[in-house]
Amino acid sequence: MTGTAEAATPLQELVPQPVQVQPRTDITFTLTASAKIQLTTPEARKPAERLAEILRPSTGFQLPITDGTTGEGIVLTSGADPKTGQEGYQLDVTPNQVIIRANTTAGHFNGTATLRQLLPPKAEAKTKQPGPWPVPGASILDHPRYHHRGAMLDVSRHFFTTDQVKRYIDQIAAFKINYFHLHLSDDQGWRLEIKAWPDLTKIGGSTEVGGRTGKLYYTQDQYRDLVTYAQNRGITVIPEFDMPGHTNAAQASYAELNCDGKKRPLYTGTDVGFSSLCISKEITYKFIEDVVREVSAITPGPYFHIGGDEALSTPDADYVTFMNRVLPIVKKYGKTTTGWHEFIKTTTDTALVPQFWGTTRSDANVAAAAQRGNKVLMSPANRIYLDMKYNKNTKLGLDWAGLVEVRDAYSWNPGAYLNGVTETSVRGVEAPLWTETIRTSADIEYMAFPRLPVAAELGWSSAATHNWDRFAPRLGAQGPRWKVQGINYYASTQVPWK
Ligand code: TNX
Repeated sequence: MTGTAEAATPLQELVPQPVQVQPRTDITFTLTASAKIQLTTPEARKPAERLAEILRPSTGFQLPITDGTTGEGIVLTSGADPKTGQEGYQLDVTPNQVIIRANTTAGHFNGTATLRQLLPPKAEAKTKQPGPWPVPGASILDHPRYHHRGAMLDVSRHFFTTDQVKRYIDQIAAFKINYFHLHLSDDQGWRLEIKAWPDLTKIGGSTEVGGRTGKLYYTQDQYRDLVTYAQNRGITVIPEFDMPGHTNAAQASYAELNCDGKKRPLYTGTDVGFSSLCISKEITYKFIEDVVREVSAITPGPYFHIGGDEALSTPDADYVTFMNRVLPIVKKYGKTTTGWHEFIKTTTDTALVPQFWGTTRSDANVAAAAQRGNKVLMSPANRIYLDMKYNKNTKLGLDWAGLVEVRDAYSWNPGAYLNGVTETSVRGVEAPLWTETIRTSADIEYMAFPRLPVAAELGWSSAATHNWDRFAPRLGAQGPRWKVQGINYYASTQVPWK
C-alpha cells in the first residue's frame, strides 16, 4: 500500500449499495484451486452454475459444484434472515468459506452478484489470470428497495443479433437487474416471428433505421433461447409489441391491417406518431390475438407490454375503444398488461402496470391510477432514458428530453418524484435504451455505462443511502472491472474513475 490512507476495499465499492456491510478486517478468504461451490438447496443450482461459468475461465480452477457445506470454498445455502425477503441474501466471509444464505433463487443470484464484485476485477476475465483471489472478510445483509429493476433494449429501430442481446443481458445481470424488456416492434421493424402472420418478419423484419436490409428478426426458437439465457441469470423477459401506434412495419407487411386496405411503404427514418392500426376493423383484433397467443406461449414471465405510447394518429376515442378490446385479450392468455403510461387512462384494473416515461413531475392519469392502487414503473425520460446524450458533444443519442449527465441520472428519488405517486405506489425503475442512433454493442455500452448501473442503484439501494458524494467513488471503482470485460463505457468527468 502506498500513502497513508487505507486503500478502499471492494466492500466500499459495491454497486448497488447493500443494506448492511460489516467489514471483518481480521479475516480474508482466498479462493484456491481446490475450492468447491457447494449447495444445500436446489434453488441455488442455477446461480451456482452461473458463478462457476464466470470464475472458471479467469481463475483456471475447476470449481466443481457439489452438494454439502463442508470443506473450503463457496457455500450456497438456505435459512437466511427473514429480513432478506424474496430477493435478498446474507453473505459471510470466513477464513475458509464464503457462505451465501438466501431463501430463493433470486436471492442466490443477487448474493453471487455481490461476491463477483468482492473478487478482484480480473475475476471477470475470459482467459486465465494469475491469482491470488482474495475476498475481504465481511458480513453482509441485503435486500432490494423495489422488486422491479429493469432495462429495456429497442431492437426495432436497429436490430441486434442474439449474441449482442446476450452480451447486454450479461452486463445488466451483474447489477442485479431482474427484468429485461425487449421492444420488439415499431414503425421501422417487426422483430419476432409470428407463425400465423409470416410476412410480419419476412417484410416487416427486412430493414431498420438507415435502410440496412436482411433477416433482421428472431425466430421463435431464437427468442426462446434468449428467454432461457436471461432466466439463467435471474432475469425475466418482458416482450413489447407497440400498438396502436408505432405499427408501420406491420402495416407494411399486411394490407388488411390498414383502414384503406393498402400496404404502407417500409420506413427507415426516425419520426414518431404517424402510424396507427385500423381500430374499426375486426381483423385488427384477430391479428393482435394471434400475436398475444403465440408470444404468451413462449414467454414464461407474467407480463406482456402493449406499448400504447405516442398514438398521435389514433383519435382519443379510438384509443379507448382499442384498449378496451386489447386488454382482455392479454388477460385471456394469462398475462398481465404493462404499457407506456398513456394506456392507464383507459382502465381501472389495478393489477396493470403503467410505465411512466414523461418529463414532467405530475401526470393526472398516473396519479389517479396510483390512488386506485396501481403500481407504477418509473422511467422518466429526462432522468433515466439511456439514449439521451450526456452532453452536447455526445455523438450518439438524442436530446429531446434534455442532456442527461451521470449525476442527473442519479439525482432523483423514484419514490418521491411524481406528484401523487409515493414510495408504496412505485413498483420499480426501468432504464430504456432506444436505438434510433445506436447500432453496435460498443454504442449500447457507451450509452448504458455508467447510467444503467445508476438505475440499478436507484432501484435496489435504500433511499437513506442516496448521496452523490458517496456514490460517485463507488461507481468510479467499477472502471477496472469494465475494462477487463471490454465494456465501452463513457468516462464522465463527474466520476472519480479508478
Ligand atoms: C419516445 S418513450 C418514444 C420512442 C422513441 C424515444 C426516443 C416512448 C414510450 N416513445 O418511440 O424511440 O422517445 O428517445
